[in-house]
Amino acid sequence: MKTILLKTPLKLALAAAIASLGLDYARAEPGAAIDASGLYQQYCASCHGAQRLGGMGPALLPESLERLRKPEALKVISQGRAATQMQGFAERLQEAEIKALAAYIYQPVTPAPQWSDADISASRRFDVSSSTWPARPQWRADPMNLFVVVEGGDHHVSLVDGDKFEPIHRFASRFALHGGPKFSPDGRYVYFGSRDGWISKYDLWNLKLVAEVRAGLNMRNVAVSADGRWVMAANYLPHTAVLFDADLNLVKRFDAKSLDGQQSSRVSAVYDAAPRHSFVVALKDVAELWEISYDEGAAPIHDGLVHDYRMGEALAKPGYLNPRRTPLEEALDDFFFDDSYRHVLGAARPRGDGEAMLGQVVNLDVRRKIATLPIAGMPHLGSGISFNWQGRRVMASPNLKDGRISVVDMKDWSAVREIATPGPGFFMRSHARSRYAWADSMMSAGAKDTLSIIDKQTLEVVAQVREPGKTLAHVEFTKDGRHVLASLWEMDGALIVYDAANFKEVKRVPMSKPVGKYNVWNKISRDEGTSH
Ligand code: DHE
Repeated sequence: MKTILLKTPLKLALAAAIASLGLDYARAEPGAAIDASGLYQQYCASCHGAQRLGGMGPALLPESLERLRKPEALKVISQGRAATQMQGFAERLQEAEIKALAAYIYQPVTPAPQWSDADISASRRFDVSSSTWPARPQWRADPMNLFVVVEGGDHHVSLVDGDKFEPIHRFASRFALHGGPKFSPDGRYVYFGSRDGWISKYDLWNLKLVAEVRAGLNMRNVAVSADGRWVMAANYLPHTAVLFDADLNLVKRFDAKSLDGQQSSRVSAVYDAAPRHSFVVALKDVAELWEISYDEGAAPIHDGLVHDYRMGEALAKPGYLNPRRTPLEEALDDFFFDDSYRHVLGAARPRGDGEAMLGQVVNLDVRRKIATLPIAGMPHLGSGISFNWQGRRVMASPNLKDGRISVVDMKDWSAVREIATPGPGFFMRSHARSRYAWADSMMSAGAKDTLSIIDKQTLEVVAQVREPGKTLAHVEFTKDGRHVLASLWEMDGALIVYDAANFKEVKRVPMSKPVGKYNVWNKISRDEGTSH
């Protein structure tokens, strides 16, 4: 940790000094061709890395910039980014130079950047004193009712007391965390994954960073095993899933390749399948679902049931910490486990406009698709929840494309109901002790300000809460299910606390674009109303 932290201010100071001395060797004379690469090395490399792989600032690779529109990139280069070290260059660079720089960072790096096992290991930082830190919270509040809030606005994390709704602590995170943070089984440690590939292990009881490692250059998410021994990362770049021990030492790299080795794939996501003692890994470009067992004593865990009809015996020896492949008709992007964790309900994102979605139910024991999921549009299954309805076990999923919540019977996979909401949304949540589920419509310009509250018994929308003109999204319940915390998803945003029974606002805690919030107890107990 320390070496990087010490070097960064020096680098910044050096960059500022060079710029203030006016050593503009890369600047263009009027009419001359602009040397964008030279400009990059002069002005950007000190923070974003000579190879654009990131440093104190984020990586500037086409893969990392997929979500940043070019006009926005121009604005950031010109005016800087509020609440970060990114300064604006409008005073020092001509407009054409800024445009050239913006175009440059969207070009692929050649040769293609590599991230080897040696790079992973070299990136690791570990606080050796962490083994001596006290094994109890160094603050007064219920550690099980703690909320970890990811603030995307200025890339911070806040820890909030879930009884008093008061912040306990706030600290800087890596740039652009994505996916839910994952907890150790006792709720002491939390692991964050950033889009730039960093995994950070944080001690919630001592309010200190324990370890960090860069698992890849463009990462999707991380999962932590139910026994707390393993951490796995899913990468788009390079095409790998990477296994670490609990202190983020590299254990094994899995190249995401088809069985014949001919096709390589981005890894969409990795999830922990707790009762199976395995990680389940979704590949984006190869129609296979992987299950990697971490059950040392019982490997191979489901042998005997498993004989792949297409590929024969080669797949029937899964073993410990090795992928066991389920061939699919269509690759999966994100998915949901049923209560038994035997079934994965998955969907792919459409590859082009108007392309139909193929939702699938995959049985992990017999290792094949067993049903088509009766959900159209673009279900966001990773945000699904399950509950009992009229003696049946059902799951409900929001939809990224249509204003509806799809409810599906988890025994016969039939469609139960489509619940209309004012617009497509990203997230939904409930709690085992609450009668209601809450869903946002944040993908809709007209209804992004509305949360719809669904009665789980009648499957009707019974109420709405609104923040007119603002984005209101992503809710999480308190441990006891009595309060709901929602995100006012704005730079000068807030956590809004509602009474879960009468939907009245109880409190508002200012936050900088609180992207997501995670209750320790709901997560470690895998409450049926929250994401796993
Ligand atoms: Fe996410 C979780 C995929 C865009 C915020 N998102 C996930 C997960 C997947 C996923 C597979 C589950 C991983 C986990 O929790 O471990 N997300 C995708 C996409 O494919 C998509 C549509 C495109 C992309 O660029 O990656 C996408 N996601 C977004 C956003 O634009 C969001 C709204 C803002 C952001 O910060 O990126 C966003 N995703 C989130 C959040 C979670 C998440 C807050 C955790 C949800 C939870 O409550 O558990």
